[in-house]
Amino acid sequence: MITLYGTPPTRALRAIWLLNELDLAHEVIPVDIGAGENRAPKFLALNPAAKLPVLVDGDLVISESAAIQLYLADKYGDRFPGGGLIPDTPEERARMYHWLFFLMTEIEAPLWRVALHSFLYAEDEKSADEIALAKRDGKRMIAVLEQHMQGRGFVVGERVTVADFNAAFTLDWAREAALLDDAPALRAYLDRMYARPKAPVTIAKAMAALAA
Ligand SMILES: N[C@@H](CCC(=O)N[C@@H](CS)C(=O)NCC(=O)O)C(=O)O
Repeated sequence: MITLYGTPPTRALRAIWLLNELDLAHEVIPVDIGAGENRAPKFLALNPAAKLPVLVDGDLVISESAAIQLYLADKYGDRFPGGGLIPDTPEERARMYHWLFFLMTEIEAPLWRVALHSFLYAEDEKSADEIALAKRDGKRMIAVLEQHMQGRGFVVGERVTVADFNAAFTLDWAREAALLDDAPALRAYLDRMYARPKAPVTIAKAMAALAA
């Protein structure tokens, strides 16, 4: 049985998306960051970085949400109708890795800076200037992906790959930060991805459920 530590609306959604698409039985264990459960010795033994998500599959304990996505696609991708979650050729895989790294380092990093300075840092650490800079940087990189997605159905090639399941979550986060106003192709792509029958809950819906 696969165990996933971390629940929506966290980056656990990246892992949940793959678990759903691959129809993998799994158990989800909530970890309450607000209560400091991610810093308890039991959790630190799984991930010394104290970060969610963590996936446990047999002897494998793996963190970093993009690595979890790639692992699930690599190990269980033949369960996916038609296969192809990781492209066959080195060239197409290179394109997929390019966009995965771009999403994680160029788009998620500024989104995380916005979140830290908006909600997570202590009051005296928060900086409105830092939020403005992070939003500017994020929008510049979102514009690059918007340009790439002109006339495309998927991030790489002609069918869905791991990069799409990362992009959709990351862009949902960008939508929450109001950074997609100038990105109509990405908004349409996001709608298509979340219309997939096995798409997980959006960040907004997960937040609403938590608040209820
Ligand atoms: N690069 C990591 C980032 C993970 C991360 O920062 N997760 C957040 C929840 S979405 C977390 O665990 N925060 C707790 C903390 O930073 O103390 C990944 O993609 O998995």
